[in-house]
Amino acid sequence: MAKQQVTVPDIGGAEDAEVIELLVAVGDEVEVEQSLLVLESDKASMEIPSTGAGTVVELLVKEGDQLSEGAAILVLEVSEEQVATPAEPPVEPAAQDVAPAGEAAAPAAAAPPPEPVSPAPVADAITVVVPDIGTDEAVDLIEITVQVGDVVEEGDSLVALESDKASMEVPAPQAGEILKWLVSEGQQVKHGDALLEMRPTAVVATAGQSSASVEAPVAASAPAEPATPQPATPQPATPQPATPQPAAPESAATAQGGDEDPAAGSRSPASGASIYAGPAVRKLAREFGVDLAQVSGSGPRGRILKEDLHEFSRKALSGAHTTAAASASGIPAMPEVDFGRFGEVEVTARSKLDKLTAANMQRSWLNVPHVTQFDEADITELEAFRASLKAEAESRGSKLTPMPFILKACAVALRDNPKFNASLAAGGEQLVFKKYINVGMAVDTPAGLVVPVIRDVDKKTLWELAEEVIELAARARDRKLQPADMQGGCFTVSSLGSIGGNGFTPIVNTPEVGILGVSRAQIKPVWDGEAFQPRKLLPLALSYDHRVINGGDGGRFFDQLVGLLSDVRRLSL
Ligand code: CAO
Repeated sequence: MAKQQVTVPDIGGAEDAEVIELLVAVGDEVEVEQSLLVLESDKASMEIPSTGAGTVVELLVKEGDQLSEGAAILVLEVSEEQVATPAEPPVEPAAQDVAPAGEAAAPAAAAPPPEPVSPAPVADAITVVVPDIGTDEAVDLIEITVQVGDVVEEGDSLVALESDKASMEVPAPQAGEILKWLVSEGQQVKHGDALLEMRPTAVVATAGQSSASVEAPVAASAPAEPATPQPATPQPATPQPATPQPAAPESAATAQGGDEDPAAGSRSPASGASIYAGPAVRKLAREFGVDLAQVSGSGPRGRILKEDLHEFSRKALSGAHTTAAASASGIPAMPEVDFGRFGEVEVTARSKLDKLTAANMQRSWLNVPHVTQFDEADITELEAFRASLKAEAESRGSKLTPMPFILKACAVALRDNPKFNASLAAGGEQLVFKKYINVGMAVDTPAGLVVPVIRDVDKKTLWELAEEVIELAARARDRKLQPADMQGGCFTVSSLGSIGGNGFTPIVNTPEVGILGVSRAQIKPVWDGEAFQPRKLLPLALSYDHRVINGGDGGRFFDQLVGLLSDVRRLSL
């Protein structure tokens, strides 16, 4: 095994390009030409491919670093076999080797000379053709970014092209007016194809050429190494050619574009996701603090446009009050996810009740330091007593479920543990002890969760409570509850016993300070000191506001409650 350092190849003279995404980590196996990281200069973002195959043993850069040509990226451990046939040195791109004489003065010069410009009759128009884009195959013309009649500056983007490896802009070779398009969006084009005619605003005084085919000569005469991103901005002397922003050779997805228009796209696989956006959009996204992975692109092939970013930010700012509340309390806002990107979805409006419940839950969850304790009540005797009352219940036209017993037991425990029957007031300065015992009962309805309140539970008989449970549950499901029916609670019982589950952590129904969660009773073997006995155990969870109730308070309340349910005779004491 040998070590090989991979460095930044010629990136078109760009200095201090920022590492915006690292695509590999230590331990990863990489192939030749596999993208290692994404660099972004002020003009382009480009993926830097590996010049070797092997295991990444050391990463020498991190996101945010600024790199120029020759900077070390990482160290690969490569097999002897691979060393025997090493990849071309990464920092000696072919383009440099063939840089034409006379270009030394041009700092960005890194490319071979342009292909000869077609001789053309003297005229004031020029034809801009597709430059060398690193492949002889046709690529898609995905966007035309200027219209006939537009006056462009040199370097303004004219079209966006996309191969299956890279997307790139073709910039205007010089300033001028667009006269005629010779292609249309969606068409396939290849090196040398005529794109448009334009009339330069300043005629370049060279070689009798005022009407010519002008192209950008990226790597035209010296094919780039497979693992070397193509150089950018060659500056041939005459005529000023379209300085096409670099085409990627085979595997190197390299794109460059103007700052003003996000027409240059680049695919940057990060964490398996493909973000398709140009440098200007990426820059803007960083300024906004927006994760581009969350933004849906409306441009061709889903490319993210500046407009998409603005729309995303607008939505985020005017988002749901829950998000705003979260932001106001310093909690990072939840990103909005476009689930449609992963498959078919259906979007429906939430009911008012659902939204209200959501807001209440979140308010309670964020404001109340919750503690939840768990226990089981042995309700074997309670169930036997309940069964013995079944006929009587029927004759009364009623039904006796465990709920009235639970309510009654809560009332006794609330009476004996008054802090559970209190609420915080005056910003936490005072406690309000209530001399009444009203217990809310969570009811699951098709429209959402509602909590009607049963008043004076301590003063009502089991039969009265049974009737009220039935009546309130029916009114809740028929949406016949009045606001007053849901006010004035001191404590809440949430029973999922008829639905199922071993336990859950209920959220305190503020401004109350306690809530009991009831799960499904089950017969379980219980050791009585001599043998296991089949007993019916009711799983209970008690959540409380730890600003008001401490563990001792909670334990005492819960212990009494469990005792009362385990021996219902004590309910009458
Ligand atoms: N264990 C086992 N069985 C139970 C039980 C328990 N803990 N609680 C009730 N049951 C049984 C009842 O005995 C009844 O059986 P029978 O018909 O054989 O007697 C059956 O389950 C149905 O009871 P019920 O649900 O009609 O009546 P209830 O008095 O137990 O509950 C009500 C009434 C309104 C609380 C309940 O219908 C309900 O809506 N529960 C959901 C509450 C909820 O959504 N909480 C979550 C809030 S937080 O998201």
